[in-house]
Amino acid sequence: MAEHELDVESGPADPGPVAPARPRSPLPGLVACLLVVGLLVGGAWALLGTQNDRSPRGTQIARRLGTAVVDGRVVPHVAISFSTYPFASGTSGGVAVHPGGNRTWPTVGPTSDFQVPAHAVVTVTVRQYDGGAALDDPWFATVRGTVGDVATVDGRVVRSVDPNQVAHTFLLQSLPGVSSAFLVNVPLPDVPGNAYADDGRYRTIVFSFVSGPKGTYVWNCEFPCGQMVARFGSAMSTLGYMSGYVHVV
Ligand SMILES: [Cu+2]
Repeated sequence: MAEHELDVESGPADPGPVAPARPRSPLPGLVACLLVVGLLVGGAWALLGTQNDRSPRGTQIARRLGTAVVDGRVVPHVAISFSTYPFASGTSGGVAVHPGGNRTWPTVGPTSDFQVPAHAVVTVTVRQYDGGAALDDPWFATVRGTVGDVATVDGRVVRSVDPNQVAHTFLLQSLPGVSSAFLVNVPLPDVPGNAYADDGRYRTIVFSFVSGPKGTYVWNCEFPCGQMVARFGSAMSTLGYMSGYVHVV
């Protein structure tokens, strides 16, 4: 016999007499199945049910300034504004910048949630109170997608800023299916010498962009100002601190 030929004679040993199998009730399996399905549906409901695209601190409705002309068309001109703070525990004009928030996290205030009209010129004014450091990627130090691809920093027109002295950034893009090419990126330079302590000094950054079609847009900061996850956790990954929505209506 060849060495590797299967020996069909030798099978498993005779197990001997076995007790006849009792018919098993399908009930426990069914119950387990229903339990798993219930957990999945309940989990999905809980996850989706708690997903909220509105800030708990309210929505800032853009202020009407008048009209502007874009590509020969007269469109609405509106304004929104916000500030960036080193700590959510701070106050601005005697008002807490992020009531009930995590005190040690940087945050925007008074809200991260905005509503603007579609196809309008939106002028954004930011008061930036925070210190800063180097961006992970200098790509975010260039102003992109604004009117003229510029912003002003303390009144000075800039196309980019020093990527090693950035406190936060404002990166705005659309959710899928709204306006795929839409992107606005504006770096917010740091307050020099401010080691993440709000000493009242600030930079003023102003820029304008043309809003896209109706839909939900998201913005987030691309300076790693959080903790964990390469400093992209905490404030960076919690709605209302370093991210929010722009509702275009
Ligand atoms: Cu940030």
